Amino acid sequence: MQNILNSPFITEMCEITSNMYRLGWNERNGGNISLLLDEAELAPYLDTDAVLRRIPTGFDAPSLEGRFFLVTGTGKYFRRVAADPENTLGIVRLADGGRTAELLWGYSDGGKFTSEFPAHMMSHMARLAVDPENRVVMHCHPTNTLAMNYIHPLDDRSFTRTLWQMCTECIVVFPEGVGVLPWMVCGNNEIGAATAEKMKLYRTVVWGMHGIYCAGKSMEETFGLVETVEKAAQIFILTAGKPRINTIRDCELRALAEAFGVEYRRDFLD
Ligand code: 2HA
Ligand code: ZN
Repeated sequence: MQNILNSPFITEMCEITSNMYRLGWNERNGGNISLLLDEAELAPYLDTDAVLRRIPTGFDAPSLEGRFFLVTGTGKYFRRVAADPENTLGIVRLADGGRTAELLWGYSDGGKFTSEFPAHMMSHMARLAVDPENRVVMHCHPTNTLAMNYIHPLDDRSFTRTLWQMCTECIVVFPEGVGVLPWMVCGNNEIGAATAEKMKLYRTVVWGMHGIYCAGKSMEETFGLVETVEKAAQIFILTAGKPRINTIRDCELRALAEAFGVEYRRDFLD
C-alpha cells in the first residue's frame, strides 16, 4: 500500500482547505467539503474491506449506496487540515441505503463527518442526477457574499442578475444562475432537502445569511465557482450605497452569453 497522505485527493484537499481558510471563507470550524472518490482511486492507498467504524447518518441516500467520499470532520478547523489530515478528514463508504457510513480512514480522534453531511449527500444525489460527472460539494462562509445577503433581496432571479452585473465573467462561469434559500436552521435533513431541490437547477446555492454551497466536477472547478461569486459580491459591497453611473446592461449580458455559447437563464434578464 502507498501512503495515503501522498495521494492526489488528500494533497488537493489540504491545499484547497488552506486556501479557503486564508481567503477568509472558513473561520474556526466553518464550512465543509465532500469529494466523491472511485474505488480505483482509493485502491493503491486503502484496503476498502477494512471498516474501522460504522456511523449512522440519519438519512436515506439509496443512489449513493456503495460510493466513497472524502469528507471534512465535524468541529474541525480548515486552518488545521493540512497539518493534521488524518484527524480532520475521513473517508467513508455509504451502506444500508445511505443510512450507515462505513469509516475506512481518518477521524482519528473518534470524530465523525461534518454536521452538514445530509446537505452534502442530498446535494450529491441531486447533482449526479443531472450531471453524472459531479464529484464535489463545497460549503463555506465567504465574507462579501454573506454581507450582500443583508442588503439584497434573497431570490434566485434578482440575486443572480445582480451578480452577473458585477463582473463580466459571471454569466459565463455560472450561466444557470444561483439558487437562494432563506435563512434556515442548519445541520439537519430539512435544509439538506431544500439545498438538494435547488441543486437540481443550480451548482451554486446561497444559504441566506449563512454562506454558500457549490458543486462541481473537480475541486478546482468548484473552488473557482465560489471564488467568482465571492468576487462579484465584493464588487457589489464596494459599490453599495454609491451612485451607480455605469452598469452591464441586460442586452450586453445576453450578447456575452451568446458570444461564449453558454446556455443561460434567459428569464433572469429583463
Ligand atoms: O460548522 O459551516 O454550516 C460548519 C458549518 C455549519
Ligand atoms: Zn456553515
